[in-house]
Amino acid sequence: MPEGKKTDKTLPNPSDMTICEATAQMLTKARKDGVETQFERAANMKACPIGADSACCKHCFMGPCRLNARDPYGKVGVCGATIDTIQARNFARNVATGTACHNDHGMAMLDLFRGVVNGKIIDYKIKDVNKLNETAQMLGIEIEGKTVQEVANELCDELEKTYTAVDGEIPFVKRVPAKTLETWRKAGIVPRGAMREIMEMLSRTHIGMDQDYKNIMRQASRTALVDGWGGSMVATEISDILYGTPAPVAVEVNMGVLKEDQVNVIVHGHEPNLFESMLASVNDPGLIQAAKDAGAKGINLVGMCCSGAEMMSRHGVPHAGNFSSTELILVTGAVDAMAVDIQCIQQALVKVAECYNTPLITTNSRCHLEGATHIPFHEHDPRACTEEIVIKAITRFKSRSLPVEIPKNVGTGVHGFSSEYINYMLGGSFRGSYTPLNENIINGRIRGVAGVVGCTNPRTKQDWMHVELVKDLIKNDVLVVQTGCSQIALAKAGLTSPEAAYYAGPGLREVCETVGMPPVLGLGSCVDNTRILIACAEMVKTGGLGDSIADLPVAGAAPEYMSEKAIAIGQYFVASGVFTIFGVTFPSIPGTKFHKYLFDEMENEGFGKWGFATDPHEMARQMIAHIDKKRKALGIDKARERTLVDMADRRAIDAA
Ligand code: SF4
Ligand code: MSK
Repeated sequence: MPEGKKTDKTLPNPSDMTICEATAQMLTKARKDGVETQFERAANMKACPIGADSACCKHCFMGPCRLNARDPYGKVGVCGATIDTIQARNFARNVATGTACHNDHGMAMLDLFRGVVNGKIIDYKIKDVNKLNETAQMLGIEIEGKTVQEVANELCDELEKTYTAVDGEIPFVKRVPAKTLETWRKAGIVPRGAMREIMEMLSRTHIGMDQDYKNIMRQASRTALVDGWGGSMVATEISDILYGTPAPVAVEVNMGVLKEDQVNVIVHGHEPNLFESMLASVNDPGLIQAAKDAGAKGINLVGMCCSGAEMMSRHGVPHAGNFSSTELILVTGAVDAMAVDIQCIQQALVKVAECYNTPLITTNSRCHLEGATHIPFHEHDPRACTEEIVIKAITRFKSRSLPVEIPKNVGTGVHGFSSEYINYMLGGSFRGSYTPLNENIINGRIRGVAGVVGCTNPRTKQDWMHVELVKDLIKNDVLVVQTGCSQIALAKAGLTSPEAAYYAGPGLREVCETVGMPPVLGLGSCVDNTRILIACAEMVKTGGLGDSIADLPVAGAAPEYMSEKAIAIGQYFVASGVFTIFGVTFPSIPGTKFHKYLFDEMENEGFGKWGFATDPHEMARQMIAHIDKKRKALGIDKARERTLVDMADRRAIDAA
C-alpha cells in the first residue's frame, strides 16, 4: 500500500460510509477481496482545500495562481484577477461543462428522432403521438390535417434551434411564465442556442476576457437556462415521444434484484436508447433459450444510475443502485455484463470488473474506457450491439467461477411520475389540471413543493443526507419530487411507496391518502429535472400562487452532489427563480462578493438564490423557512395556520 494511504484498520467502517445496507455488505466483501472502491479512495485522498474553496485559477500559464481563502482579498492572480473573478470563472466553467453534457445528450436524442422520422432508423418508433402533438402545438406548430411524420419533421426543425440558434430565443421559452421571462429579458439572459451560449461562456472565462463577476454570472445563468429549458428538456420530450411518457409503476430497487440463477445484465449511463434495445434483446426468444442452454433460468435486466432511473420510470425495470454503488454491484460476483453509454461512468469500474471477470462494455463513441471492451452502438443497427453484449453475459454466466454473494435487500416503490401525470393524477382524466395541487397549497394541506435531486458522493455517508432531508420535508407537509440518484436513495429507504404517507405531516398525508400517491414522487433521470421546471410553470399558469416561478412556495436541493451537471442544474433552477441548496461542499468563499451575489443578491434581481448546508436537518430548516417566506408573501400563511389548528380536520385525519 503506498505511503500515506490509510490501512484497512484506519478506514471508516462500511456502515459509517453508507446507509445502504447492501452497499455496506459489498464494501466489507470488497475489502476482503482486496478490491478498492471510491469510498476508500475518498478516505485516502484529502480534497485540495484551495480547490474546494475555488481559490485557485489555472486558466493560463502565468499561473496556476493560488489565493488564500482565509484572506481572499489579500492577493490577486499574476494577471490581477481577483478572488471574485476567479470564483465566478471556475463556477461558470462548471456550468458550461454540465450544460454541454446535457445538451450533448439532448442533441443525440434529436439526431435519433430525425433518423426515425425520415425512416433511416427503423428500430425505434414514435410511441406517444399525443405527446408529439401537444409538444408541437405548444411550440406553435399547426397540427391540423398533417400526418404524424409531417408534424414530427416540423418539430425536429424547431427543436434543432435549441442547439443552433445564433440569435433570438430557444423554442421552449414559450413554456416560461411571462413574469419569469420578463426578468430574464431585463437581465439579457434569455438563451440563444446552446452552441452559442457554451462557446461564449468558455470564451468569456479565458484570460483577459470578462473580469466582472456579476457579468460572468449573467452568462452563466444564460448558459444554464439553455440546459434546463433547452437541451435537457429536448432530451426528456423526445424520449417520451419515442418511448412513451412514464406513468406510475411499481418497481423493485436495490442489489437484491440480482438473481443468482439468471444471467444478470446491467445497463448504466444516461441515454435511454441502449437500454431500450437491450430490453428488446433480453426478451429475444433465441437469446433466452441460449441462456437456458447455459444453465440459467433466464436473463435478468437491471438498471443503475440515470439510465436505470429512466427505465424504471418508463418500463418498471428493476434498479440496483445509484452512482456510489456502481463499483460495488460488481463485487457481488453476480453481474455477467455491465454495459455503459455516457456520463457518470467511473474509470475505476474497469479494474473492479476485471477482478470479478465481468465484461465491462462501453458502447458510445463519446465515452471509451481504457481497458474496457468497446462494442459500438449504432442506432441504425442497435440490436447488433446489445445482442453481442447479452451473448458475452451468457458466456460469463456459463463460466462463473467466483463465489456469488447477493445482498438480500430489495425495496418496492412507485415511480414514473411526470408533469403530465401529476396533472392527471390530481385533476382526473376529464379535468386534468394543477388546480387541486395549487388549492392544497393555498389551503395549507401541502406547505410547498421541494425538488430533491442529484448524485451521491463518497465524501458524505451515501444516501444519508437525501433520506434525512426528505423525511424532514414530508413530515412538515412538503411534497417532494425527485430525480436521478437521489430518487434511488429514497426508493431504497422505502419512501417512494404510497405507504410512506404514514411518515408525512397530517396535511400532506391526507392528500396522499386521498389520491393514493406517495409523498415522494420519482420523476426520472437528471435530464428529467425539466419535468420539475414544467410543473413549476404549470403551477404559475394555474393561478393563485403568484406570477413568476420566484413567487412559488418551492425549493430545491442536491444534498450529495458531485458532478458539474449538478452545478448547471442548480444554476438553472436559481435563474428560474428557485431557492436551491447544495450539500457536501460549495465552490465559493463566504464573505466574498461572489458568494454574497449567489447567496443573497440574485434573489433581489427576481431570481432564486443558492444555499449551502452539510446537515440535512439544517437544510430542511432553510428550505421550509424559504417556503414559509413565499407563503407569507402570497398571503397564504394564515390559511395554513388555520388548517393546522383546525381540530375537526385533525380528528378526521386521526380516524382515517
Ligand atoms: Fe493566474 Fe490570471 Fe492566469 Fe488565472 S488567468 S492562472 S489568475 S494569471
Ligand atoms: S447519474 S449526475 S451521479 S444524479 Fe444522472 Fe446520478 Fe449525479 Fe450522475
